[in-house]
Amino acid sequence: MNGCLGAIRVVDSHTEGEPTRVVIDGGPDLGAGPLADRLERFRAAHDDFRRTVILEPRGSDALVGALLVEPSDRTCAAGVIFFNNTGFLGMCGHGTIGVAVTLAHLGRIGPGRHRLETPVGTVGIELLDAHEVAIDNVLSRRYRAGVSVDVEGLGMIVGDIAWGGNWFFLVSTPPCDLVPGNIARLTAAAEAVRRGLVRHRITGADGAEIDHIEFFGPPQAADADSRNFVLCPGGAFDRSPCGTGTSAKIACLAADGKLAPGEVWGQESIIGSRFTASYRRGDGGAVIPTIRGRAYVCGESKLIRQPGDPFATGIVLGSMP
Ligand code: PYC
Repeated sequence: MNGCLGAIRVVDSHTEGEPTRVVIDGGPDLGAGPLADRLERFRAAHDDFRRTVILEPRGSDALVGALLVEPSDRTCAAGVIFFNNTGFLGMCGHGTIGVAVTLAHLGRIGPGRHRLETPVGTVGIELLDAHEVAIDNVLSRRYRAGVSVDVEGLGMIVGDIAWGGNWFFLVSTPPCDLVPGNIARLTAAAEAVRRGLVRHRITGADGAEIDHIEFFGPPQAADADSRNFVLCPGGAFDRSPCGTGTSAKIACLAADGKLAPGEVWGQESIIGSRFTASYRRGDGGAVIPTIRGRAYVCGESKLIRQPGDPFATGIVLGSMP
């Protein structure tokens, strides 16, 4: 040892451009039991670990962390808890694809079907080759259609509320074209929509906060069906088409009778990367989305915290004078 506090071993990947950092060693001991309980222990007692892994100077706002844990369901290849620059995610579609490719890179899984346990349920993964993965997401459903919200600076905005492993507000009339040059405007607009939802107490089921905002527009590629812009909690936009956001979209299309079971939907991201999606019918009007995309490992490293480092647990701008 060189005087460093316990090192953290990570593998970095990106899924259709969106980064995932899988923690393979040096994470907090969260004990045993359901993953939802272990997530609460993570939140209550180890937030400094989340910040160390995700925030600058070791991470970035766009990064999603994935802590590998022992699954409580022994049929699962691993348990995984997702986190980002502001807190925790129930599920993460691009992150799950990143975890699958990382586990394959480490030799922990081979081609074929596997299961992963998350705090919001078990998801299926199929490793199609070293990079391409199809995930069977948690049950997804539209909760409310055509909800109007008065948004500061934008006026009345109409959208659907849907669950795809996280809560989404899905808007089909974006405030401007969905092109990279408009990312700052789209981010500001999506933040305003999120504030409007909070101000008007518009929530998901059981009062759950709607923390992801999704704008849709026409695709650029002739063989895609739609392009999206997704603002994640914490203020970063998703570089991928967002796995849980695409699941929420699929649930809305199914509810509107616009997409049949098994039919393929091509969802383009704001940077032009792509997921393909389809669904099977689930219980109670819900759907089981299958999301397919590619991930590439781009780094393996050891995060180090040296004694005396004033930013050992990340830079938190909100806590500065
Ligand atoms: O792919 O589900 C997703 C996701 C959520 C937040 C960032 N990516």
